[in-house]
Amino acid sequence: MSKSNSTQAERVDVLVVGAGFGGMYAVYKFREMGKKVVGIEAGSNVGGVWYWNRYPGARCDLMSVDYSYGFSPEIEQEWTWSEQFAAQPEILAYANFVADRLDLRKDFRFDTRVTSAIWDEEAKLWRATTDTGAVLEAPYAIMSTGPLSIPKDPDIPGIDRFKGELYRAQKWPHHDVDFAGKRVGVIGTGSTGIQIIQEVGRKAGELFVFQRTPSFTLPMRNREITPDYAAEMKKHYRQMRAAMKMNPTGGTRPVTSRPYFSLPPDQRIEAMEQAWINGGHTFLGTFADLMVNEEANEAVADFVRDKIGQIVEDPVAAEALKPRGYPIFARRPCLDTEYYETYNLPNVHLVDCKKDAIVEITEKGIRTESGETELDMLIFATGYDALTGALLAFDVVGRNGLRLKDKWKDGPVSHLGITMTGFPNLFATTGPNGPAALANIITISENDVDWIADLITHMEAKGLSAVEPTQETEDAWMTRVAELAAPSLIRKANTWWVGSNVKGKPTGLTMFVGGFAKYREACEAVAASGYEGYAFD
Ligand code: N01
Repeated sequence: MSKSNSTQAERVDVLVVGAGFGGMYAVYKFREMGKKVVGIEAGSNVGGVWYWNRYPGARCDLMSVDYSYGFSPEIEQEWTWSEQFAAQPEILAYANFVADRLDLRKDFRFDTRVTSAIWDEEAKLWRATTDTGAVLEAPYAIMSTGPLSIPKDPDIPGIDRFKGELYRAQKWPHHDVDFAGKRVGVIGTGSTGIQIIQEVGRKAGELFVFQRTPSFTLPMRNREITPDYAAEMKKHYRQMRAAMKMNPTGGTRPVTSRPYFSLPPDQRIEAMEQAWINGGHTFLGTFADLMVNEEANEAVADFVRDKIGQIVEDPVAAEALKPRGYPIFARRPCLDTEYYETYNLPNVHLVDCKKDAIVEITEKGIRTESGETELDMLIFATGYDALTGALLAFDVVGRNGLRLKDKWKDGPVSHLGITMTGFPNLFATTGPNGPAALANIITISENDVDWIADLITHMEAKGLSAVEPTQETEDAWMTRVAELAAPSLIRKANTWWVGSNVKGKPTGLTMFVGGFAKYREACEAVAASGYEGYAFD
């Protein structure tokens, strides 16, 4: 293969794409190993999804002490979270704190997008080009591009026609947006839309929510972290991190082995009432079989639908807000703060697009089948081309000219979500065949980066220059992923988890649903075997 670019190219040891929590840790880890590492990031600073998603009400629905790095006991002691579920500004401040503390920014090129990454078989390295014209060469490339980083506009005619203010949740401006006295429309009622609606409904002159599919959402019951509580947590971080590694969620939320029908009816209700009061995702840990037993799932869904009916005063709105036709938790469960109560405000109007579908966006607002709603502002909270979108957003070409988009034409395949047959020395963190969106993404990122670092150390000790999983290894992993997915009710809803939110995208549950602990064990077993099932040059 030609090396004509070599004269202009910058040679490094490790190339990292993305400055979210995965990419930040990768840059730190490889630098600590003595590598020359360069990170490329499209945004102007660190933080990944938390850099872009500055929409009103943005907040993480994992507990802040869980959703934080475990690799540095010093940082754990120096940083203090103020709320149990941190808001976006605090999470972004944390990312910046870590970047300052570890001096990470000097190894990142910001405002830069990778446009292609091509394997050079002769030189045994990846050659990446960027939209700034730079060419970087590295024997190892780490894709920390994130499962939720390619925003998706709604497929509605007329988006460019709207003359009012148009906002996208995932590309929110850096300045304040004033909603006072404005007529605001929101399209999208997933986790993002719910957070926006409960916030903007209390600020806007009028808010019109265009809902196609209602989501189940549970009370977050956020609270401040008191100095005493913070001090206590700081004493126990090491035990907590150890426990997180053993937990299917990659966090500290308790899990249970108790099936729904193992309790008498009154105790089932009592358990759900308690979970409702406790808030957060505790509901998910109440019964073990909610994602595989349809009858149990329907009973829990009924409990939540009853709660919606009790909160929302207008019976028509209450009925429209009750999700039906798909299992609870088969779409990512949302956590809210008085979301349903928002619909009791006189200025908040629910447009049920199941009965009154959106026809087009006009210069003045949104036209549904029943007529036009005039708006000053329109907000899209319409999700992402998730899991694979960012990895397929640029040309990735492996051995013998194999393109990732061709390899993945029927859906993503890999080993552990990290390595891909035909793509030597290319690694993904939180890739689409790992637990990706189903467990704590920071815990997964740290696991994946550590695993990749150990593999590279192994190769260097043995004088090896290229590695990839054999086809059998990749196939065996994908069989395991499919077998675990087969009984899962997740397959029964149309969501980004299964790819059905993007027209033309291959659909299917390709994430590892066995939980973080089992995923980590699988990763560790490969390393402990001396990387059995891997081919080296
Ligand atoms: O995206 P989504 P999201 N007309 O895909 C609607 C994480 N997250 O950004 O279902 C009308 O869930 C679409 O309707 P439908 C979290 O993992 C976490 O909200 O296609 N509506 C749906 O309601 C989450 O799961 C946090 O019928 C249209 C919505 O847009 C993930 O990000 C906070 C439409 C998209 O929902 C993604 O959540 C925020 C159309 N043409 C996000 N097209 C926390 O940690 C789309 N929709 C709390």
